[in-house]
Amino acid sequence: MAFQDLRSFIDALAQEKELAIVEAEVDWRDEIQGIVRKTFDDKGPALLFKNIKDYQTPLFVGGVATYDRFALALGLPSKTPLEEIVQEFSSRIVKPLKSKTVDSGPCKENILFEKDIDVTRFPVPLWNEMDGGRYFGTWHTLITQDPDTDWLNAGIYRMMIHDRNKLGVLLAYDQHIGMHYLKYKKLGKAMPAAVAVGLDPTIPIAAATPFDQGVNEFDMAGAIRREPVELVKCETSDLLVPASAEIVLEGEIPIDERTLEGPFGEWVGHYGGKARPRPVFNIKCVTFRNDPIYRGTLEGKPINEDHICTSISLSALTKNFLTEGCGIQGIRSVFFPACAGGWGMAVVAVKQHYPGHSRRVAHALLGSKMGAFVKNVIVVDDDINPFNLDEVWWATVTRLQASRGVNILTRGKTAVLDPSQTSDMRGFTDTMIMEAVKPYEWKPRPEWNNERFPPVAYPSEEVMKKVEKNWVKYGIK
Ligand SMILES: Cc1cc2nc3c(=O)[nH]c(=O)nc-3n(C[C@H](O)[C@H](O)[C@H](O)COP(=O)(O)O)c2cc1C
Ligand SMILES: [Mn+2]
Repeated sequence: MAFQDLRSFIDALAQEKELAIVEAEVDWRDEIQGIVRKTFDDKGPALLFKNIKDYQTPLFVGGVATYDRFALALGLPSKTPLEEIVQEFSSRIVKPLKSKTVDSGPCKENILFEKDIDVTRFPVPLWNEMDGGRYFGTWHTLITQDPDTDWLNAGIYRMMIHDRNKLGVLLAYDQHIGMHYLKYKKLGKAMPAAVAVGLDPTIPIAAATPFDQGVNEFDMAGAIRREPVELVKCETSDLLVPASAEIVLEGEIPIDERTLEGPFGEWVGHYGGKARPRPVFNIKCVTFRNDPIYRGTLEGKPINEDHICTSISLSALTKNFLTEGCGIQGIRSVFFPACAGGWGMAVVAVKQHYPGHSRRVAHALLGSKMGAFVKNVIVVDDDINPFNLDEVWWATVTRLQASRGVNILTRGKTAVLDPSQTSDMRGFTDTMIMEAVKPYEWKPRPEWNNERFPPVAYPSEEVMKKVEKNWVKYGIK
């Protein structure tokens, strides 16, 4: 059964011994960031901070900071192999599951207006030392509606605290929130918006996934959790928010107001530029559950929970895109490793069927939305497990000849945050394709068992099956 809210997920993590409750007093300024960093680096448990200096409210971090916990969020066993998690995710996202609107929900247990509003009552850490402020919005979802249609969009767009009732927001015009904003700008009207924090884990996963324009991320979360998400109407607008959210902020993003926002420790692992005047979100109403749990996360140098989520979602979306979208045959799996920032690198395993097959795969991937920030694509044969980087690196030295298989495309597209690019060329990148595959054109040889490449020196499947079956007998732990 799907998790009904953040609390039931935290309980499940405790049962799986995937949760540490931090009872010691910790400082939100310069201590939580270090504790979370060390825990992420050690692939440690999710963290529930119960005693934050100056605060009563607890903070939860790291619910999906490992592939094992991502599997748990999907209702899969924690040790599910990565390839299976991606396969499961790609089949669940094929069809959205429509959300259900309900009359009320736990998020309405407390409702505050006007002078009672104060977001600093929630224990928002300073996530990275050089951040321009405390980021309230890191593992939330920011909800807006297209003024022309019924398209409700929910994405994670960073939100910095300016004041007790004002947050900064970074809304890129090529992201869905930016598209909505441009329409409101044309209409000359402020854009209603809502922020929900502390959610069933599939909602932020869906909100951070680059689904297509027009897709309602709550319906995708429903598909991922295999049960409709329950939504409830806001107090001050017609927007819908998850009924079981711990905290909801309602308000609007005016079209003309700007305040200095940033810098922010970014997903590429570096700070992203100077503070700039950016739009704001003015809060009109705050609703929250009794004894709310605040939820946030650390961005910055990989691997963080954002990288784990994009690693899986981009792998799944790209597999579907190459297979169904482009009709390319032979795709075993696609893997965007979290260690490359989630977005930065892709490995594709393919069974080659025709000349140029492996390069076509790379070109198709680079032209997709998922390929927007990819710097390197590695294509391997289908006997290589793309999720096992040990095997991938082996293929790059045994099947790749650089002059044959390394192809550099110049002036491609990447994130403006890529620190390797000169400042005047930000957004452009050279992309490297590595075809670490057996050359398609080689002829079979008798000494290679009539294959096109020397056989791999590894025990046969029969031998391996036999020893697997008898493993306990050998007494090897
Ligand atoms: C912690 C975190 C912060 C993010 N901040 C931003 C941001 O400020 N602006 C942005 O455009 N995308 C940001 N993203 C990435 C978006 O969530 C992601 O691209 C998502 O697909 C956007 O939703 P959309 O496709 O509905 O526009 C952030 C992601 C995470 C995990
Ligand atoms: Mn969207």
